[in-house]
Amino acid sequence: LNQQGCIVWITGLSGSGKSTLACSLGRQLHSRGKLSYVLDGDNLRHGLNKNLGFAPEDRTENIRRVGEVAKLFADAGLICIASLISPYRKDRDACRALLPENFIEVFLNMPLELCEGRDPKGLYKLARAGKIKGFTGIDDPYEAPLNSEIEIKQKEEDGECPTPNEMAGQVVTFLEHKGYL
Ligand code: GGZ
Repeated sequence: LNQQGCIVWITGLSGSGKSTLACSLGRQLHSRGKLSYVLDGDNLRHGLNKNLGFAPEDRTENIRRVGEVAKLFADAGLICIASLISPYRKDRDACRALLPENFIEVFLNMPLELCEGRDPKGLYKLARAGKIKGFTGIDDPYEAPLNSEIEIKQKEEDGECPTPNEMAGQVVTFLEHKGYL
């Protein structure tokens, strides 16, 4: 019985496609008979983390809580997929330290120009206009991972973004090689 759980921690800018990747990955795992659960930063901010904003100390607490919950899911044998901007390296590293053997950091490395061009909720526009302060990538830092297990980028050949299914496939291949599937 293969029941080793893990945390798949997806980090990247707003609009980089974290939630879409998380959802697609969940579906691919389900079709392989693997139980997973998605913890999405934006969603959890409506419940568990509704008392938190975007000041640095609030983001730190947001990420800490999600890390602790993700560890519980992983302890229960699930593949827990966490998708949060998680912009500060020290916060991600603290989550890694909770489950160092079974923590898979996925850097969704999409350029700011691409994310800003998508701007699905119009937040970048508001941030540029100064109507949102401390927006990641505009006037708050994003500290890119230095040692992520997986990095997802635009394709070398044509600069196209991989599709959500291709991105999820990259993660699934990694999980297979590591014996989680
Ligand atoms: C970054 C913000 C901000 C600020 C609101 N900075 O793309 P979205 O809209 O749907 O998801 C983003 C979400 C970020 O929540 P996280 O919990 O992932 O962030 S963190 O890990 O930094 O705690 C974005 C929206 O909230 N949003 N204000 N100032 N993103």
